[in-house]
Parts: sequence; structure tokens; C-alpha cells
Amino acid sequence: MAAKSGYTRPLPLAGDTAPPPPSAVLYVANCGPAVGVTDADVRSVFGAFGEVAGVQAADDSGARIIVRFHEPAAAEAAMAALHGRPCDLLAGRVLHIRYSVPVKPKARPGGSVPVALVASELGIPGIYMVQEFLTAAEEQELLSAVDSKTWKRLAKRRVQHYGYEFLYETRNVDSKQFLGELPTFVSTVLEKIASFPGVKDCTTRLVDQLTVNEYPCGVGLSPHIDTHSAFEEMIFSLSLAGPCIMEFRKYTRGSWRAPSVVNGVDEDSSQEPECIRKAIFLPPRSMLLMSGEGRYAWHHYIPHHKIDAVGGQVIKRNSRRVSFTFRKVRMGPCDCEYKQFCDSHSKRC
Ligand SMILES: O=C(O)CCC(=O)C(=O)O
Repeated sequence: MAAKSGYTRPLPLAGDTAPPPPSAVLYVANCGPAVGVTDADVRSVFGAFGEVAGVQAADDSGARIIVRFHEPAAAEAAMAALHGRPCDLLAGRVLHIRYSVPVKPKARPGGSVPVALVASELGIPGIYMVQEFLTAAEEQELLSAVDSKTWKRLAKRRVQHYGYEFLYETRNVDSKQFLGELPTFVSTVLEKIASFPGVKDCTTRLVDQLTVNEYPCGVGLSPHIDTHSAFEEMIFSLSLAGPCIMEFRKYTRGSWRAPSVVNGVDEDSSQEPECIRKAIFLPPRSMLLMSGEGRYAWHHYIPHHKIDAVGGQVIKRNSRRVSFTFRKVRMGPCDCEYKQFCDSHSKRC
């Protein structure tokens, strides 16, 4: 499925947001190569309602697509028949479908957000960053280790999972499916994070899940908060091979929503509800810790840029950036104080 459809998902429906008008273009969640649905499957399912003009990735998850019909009536019929119902041709998979909206032009690299070089400049409680967390030799060892393993291809990046598989369609893990201990090639990292600034408790194992992301130049990550019920409070992210900017956004009217229906907030800034934006530069070999308010209440986002503007300088992204994100799988509900963003809280209501 080709990317760059020019369409994206509509905004989450908040009290004062009107749904997008019916059109010939559908945004379909829980569908795509990452969940085992091929281009041919999509064309066969949607083709029953009219001629399909195109099928493209909606984002880099591999689990959300854009389906374009020639006729709005065909899209309307597909929506009526397929949305929220088990689809026989897809082995009972339930598709979540909405009318799509055109992507607005992108902001300039770095936008108008000043980029901090140290975490204290950000002023977000719970965010810590240590530069040169590893030596260049240790960085090379980690890169060689993951490059000798099998990568899983998503729409725009490659990933590996250890400890527990990360399930993109639900943005969660199956806590009963333990894949095994984290690999020995991360032992040095695990030792070092025990004394990381901001780490409160090192009496128990700090992390047991690792996602390795390989981003080609120009690829970023949509804004999201890691699902509260999936992972404990501390999330560590190690940057290797290349730099990036990480932006943090706090939505004043945001709330947690079921990820298979709407997941995170798109980078279509002109449509976004009001938010506070802050950004930090993550050089290679730096380690970031997201905890407390910074982990539970701020979306984190990597802009899809080939260059980043950092304090008057233009920094080129490398041919790739590889990140190691370490998390601890949560075994019960989340009991954080950020109820507005908490899926555990919304399930209890
Ligand atoms: O690449 C990174 O530093 C962040 C990765 C991340 O947020 C994620 O895998 O959910």
C-alpha cells in the first residue's frame, strides 16, 4: 500500500467538533499490513461497493489505511455495511471507518516551537534527558546486535519487540504472552538506567518490554500518549545512529479515546484543538525518560522532517535513527492522577 495519500483521519469528536462531511474517501482503522490485511484483501472487500480508486497507508502504523472511491455513494454504502461490524471476508475483523479529510500543508521544520537542548529548559515535570548516555562503541554494539536480528516492517519504519510484542492495533500488549527476558545485548543499558535521574524505585525490575524502532530519514512518529493501562509510569527512550526532535503537546481539552477508533492526534496542526507545544533535541546516544506528568498527560511526537531547526542551526537527520524504547508492562489498572488521559479510568466510569 503506497503512503502519502494526501488524506488523514478526522479529528476526534469532541463536544464542539463537527464530523467531516461524507465524501468518497474513507479512513479505515484496524486494517493494513501490520494486522495481516493485504492491498488485495482491501480491494476485494471495498470493491463490492463501487470502483476503488486507491488504497494507501494513512500513517506509519501499518494498521490504518485510506480507501478512495470514485463515487461518494460507494463510500457511504461501504461505511454503512462495514463500520463496527465483523467482516466475514477478513475473518471477522472489525473495521472502524470514518470519512477522511485532506492533509493540510505542513509547518516549516521545527515550526515556531523553540527547541530545548536540555530537559530542564522544557519545564515538563517528569521529563529527563542524559546526553552521551552510551559511548560510541556501545552504540555500535547495540546497532550491530539489532541489525543481526529480524526486523518487522511497518508502513514507514521497521521494528523489533522483546519481552512482550507491542500490538499496534490496540496500542497495548498481551500481558499473558511473555516472549522472554530482554536480550543480553541491552544489559549495559539496564544497569545504567537504574541510576538515571528521576528513577524513584530500583528495588524491582524497572523494565521488561523493549521496542526497537528504525526510522529512515524524514520519518517521524504521530503524537501519542503510551496507553496508561499497558505500561507503568517510566518510559525510557534511547536514541542511536541519528538525531531527532521530540515535541511534547499538552491538549487542554484532550481525553483518552479507544485507540482502534482514534489513536493519538494527527500532525494536521491547523485542525488541532488548543495545545501547549514544547520540543527537545535528542542527539544520538542520548537517553530520555518520560515519567509522571510528562508520560501520562503530554503527547510525544517526532515530526516527519529531513532537517530540524535547532537554535538557529539547521540539523540534518541521518540516513536512519534507531531508538530503543524500554517500558514495564502493567499487570493491573492504572491509578494515575491524570484521569482525563487514562484508559483505565474511562473503563471504570
Ligand atoms: O523513537 C522514540 O524515541 C519514541 C518511540 C515511541 O514513542 C514509541 O515507540 O511509542
